[in-house]
Amino acid sequence: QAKTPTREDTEFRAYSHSEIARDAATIKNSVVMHLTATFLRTPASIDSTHAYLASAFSVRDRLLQRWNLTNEFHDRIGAKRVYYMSLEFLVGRTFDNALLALQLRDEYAGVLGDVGFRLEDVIDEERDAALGNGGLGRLAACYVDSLACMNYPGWGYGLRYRYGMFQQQIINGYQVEAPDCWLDTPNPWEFPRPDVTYPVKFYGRLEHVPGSAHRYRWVSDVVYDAMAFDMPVPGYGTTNVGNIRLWSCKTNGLFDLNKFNAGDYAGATGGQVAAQILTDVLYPNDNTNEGKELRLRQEYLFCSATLQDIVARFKRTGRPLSELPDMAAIQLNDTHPTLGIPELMRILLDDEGLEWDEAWDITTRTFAFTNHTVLPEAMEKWPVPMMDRILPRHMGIIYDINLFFLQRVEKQFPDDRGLLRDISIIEESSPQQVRMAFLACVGSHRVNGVAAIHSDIIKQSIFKDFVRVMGEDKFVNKTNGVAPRRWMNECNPAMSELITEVVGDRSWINDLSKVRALEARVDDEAFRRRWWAAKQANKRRLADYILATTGIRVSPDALFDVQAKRIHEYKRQLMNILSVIYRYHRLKEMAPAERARELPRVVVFAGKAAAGYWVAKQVIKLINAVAEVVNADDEIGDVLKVVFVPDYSVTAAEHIVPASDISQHISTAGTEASGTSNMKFVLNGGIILGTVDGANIEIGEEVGEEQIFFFGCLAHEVADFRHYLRFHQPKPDPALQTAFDMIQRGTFGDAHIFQPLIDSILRGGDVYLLSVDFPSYIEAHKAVEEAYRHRDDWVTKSILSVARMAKFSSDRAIQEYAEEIWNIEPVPVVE
Ligand code: 475
Repeated sequence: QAKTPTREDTEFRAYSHSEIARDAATIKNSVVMHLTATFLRTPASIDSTHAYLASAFSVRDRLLQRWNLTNEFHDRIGAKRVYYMSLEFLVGRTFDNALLALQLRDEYAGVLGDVGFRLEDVIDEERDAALGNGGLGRLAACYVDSLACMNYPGWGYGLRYRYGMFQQQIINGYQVEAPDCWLDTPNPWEFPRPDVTYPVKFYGRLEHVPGSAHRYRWVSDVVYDAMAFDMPVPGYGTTNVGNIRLWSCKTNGLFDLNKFNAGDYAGATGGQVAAQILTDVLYPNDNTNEGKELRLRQEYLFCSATLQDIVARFKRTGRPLSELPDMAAIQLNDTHPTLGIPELMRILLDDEGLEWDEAWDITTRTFAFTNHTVLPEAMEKWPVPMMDRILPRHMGIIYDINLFFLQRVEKQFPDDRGLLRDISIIEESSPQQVRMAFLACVGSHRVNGVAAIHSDIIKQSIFKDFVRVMGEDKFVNKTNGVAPRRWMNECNPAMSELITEVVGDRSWINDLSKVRALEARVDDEAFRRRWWAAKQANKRRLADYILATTGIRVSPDALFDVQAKRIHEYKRQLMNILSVIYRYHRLKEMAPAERARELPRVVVFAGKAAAGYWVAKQVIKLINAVAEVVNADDEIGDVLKVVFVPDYSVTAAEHIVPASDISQHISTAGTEASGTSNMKFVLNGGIILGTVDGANIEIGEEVGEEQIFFFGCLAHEVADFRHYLRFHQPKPDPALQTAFDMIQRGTFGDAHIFQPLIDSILRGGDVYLLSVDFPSYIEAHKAVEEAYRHRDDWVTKSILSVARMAKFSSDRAIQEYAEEIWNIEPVPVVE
């Protein structure tokens, strides 16, 4: 009923909405127009950078037109929207993705060909938007992709970091970080919106508003401005274009002319510099909480601007605030945006004058919260004194939220003092700390984990008491998924063509259940040969990429064994490289004839370590030290190659993922919440070697146990092993001992630099149970080798796996969120 007032359909509106023509001549005109008018070049002075920029701007025009249409339509029909709040969006490149979505790839390839450029080279001119660390950030990007493709009204909200994820260089085997100045070149995929700017306060003091119970005036001189930049999200096979709105921070007010006139040049701009810092840089921590004051201010700037924007958009509908939950669902991507909860309370109480109970009811019906990790070091906690100083109003609101919550718990469970202490949002440590996961849980109507096992674990661990108090129904599972557009169609054209042929058309790209049709072709000899050939072509492409980035030559005929993900102790890259060392030892022991019968293998590692994570950086050094020795060993040759691909990124993943024969997902059971690259590798015909952890388990259920190599202890066994190892030194099995010996003998250079890694197992309690899982890990490798030698069976595994992976499309995940948490519906845009 209550619709946004819209303008009459004027001729102008109709004109602005009529789709730009798609013929080659129109495309060429628009590319030339941008070349000359936007970039002041001529067709005579075009280079591939400008070929990229001009064609990207031309594609962008088409997207922005659809963007306008989409948002105007959603406003007009009064659609409920979901807002996916995330401090990270690991988008990667957009150009190729947009060309595919608009189904204009061949047309642009033709136009670029006419002026002497290969589309592939032009695509390579684009820099990744690397506004994220790893799994959590890439998940957010896949989810906004699915929202757009499935015609769900929804936006992502995030921060526009001036420096994204650092670039990783490998110097002398060590990781060295270089800043990612991704905005130094023009970015066609963002649209500045200076008219969408909100003030955000910090520090200051409170004045109680007389006659009210919960209303305060927050007085502060430190006010920054958050300005919006919109990134269009192309929807494949639909006119729907989604949006990621990113905030950039600047000072509220102008250059300080008084200071400048007084000769204080630095002081005149000092405020601007102080403000900019808030959105200067992405914190490069994955699964770790840094706890820095700047991070808290970053999080608040993000939450305040986002909530102000959402409330402002809602108020334009003219509806009463009590209906906000009917128009907006807000999903918190982990605890990082949790300040959105007290910020909405502040807006409703102080700006809008609502009473507490009504404000709280609106807030809890609007928010839902996703947990992504159980690692204790990742749990966000903020010291109360810090929060009180920076955000005095929010600290007060959090105290009240906690008070009312604990009163309720006490009524429910009288005399259980321990429960009150354990469940309190304020941890009674010194200093006291705000537990953000508890605040997110209390302020949301749903809490979800990201794979079945993970959702069970959080109900038994961190949220155990909350299950007792708030009931089990609040806690649900939403197994992760990945976008088939980028992770199949874009990154693996060879396999995608085969699937399209089998399905009959490209509809599988937006409906992955159709890929089941592959099962019918599993015995078709000709098809199987082409399937194998597609994988080999992808392996050759990766071999070229490896040569270009590392100078190492690898044979595409070898088994490609890949572990590509953030470097973290719980992910156990150390266990992988120790097994490589053991393999090297075995090969060295063999007679040449015997060695020649071994299955050639290329072991590929890729991933970044957080800049301050010393152990992870030593693991990178060890991998590179082993690679240097093994790759230079003429006795070994192609039987074993070890490669560390530097600067892992979304774009690097698009080269690596389609080329794996096996990929490793070998976290200690119970530690990897879900994993998403496991899904990507299998969707590209690779097989998993993995532990019984995260989404590996559900992947195994879907593809069948023949199609996955499991090993290692189970999640419920971990506590006992850990307990034992706290008090007993592990006794490494002979294989593991062999690897230690080789390192200690100096085979890979200075032994003492690697001793701390060995000590983490022998003397540090072996928290990640490498000594426990190593024997079964070696056995699993043998099973993989045996299976790979039977090429026929291997191809069968590969085809059946892809056929049965529909569950792991992010479209399935988003549909579950939409139906069971957000209560939103798809609305295809119609004119
Ligand atoms: C899990 N990041 C994966 C993925 O659900 C899972 C934490 C604190 C500060 C900064 N970043 C983080 C994460 O916790 C994270 O990336 N978690 C990952 O989320 C998506 O598939 O198992 O480790």
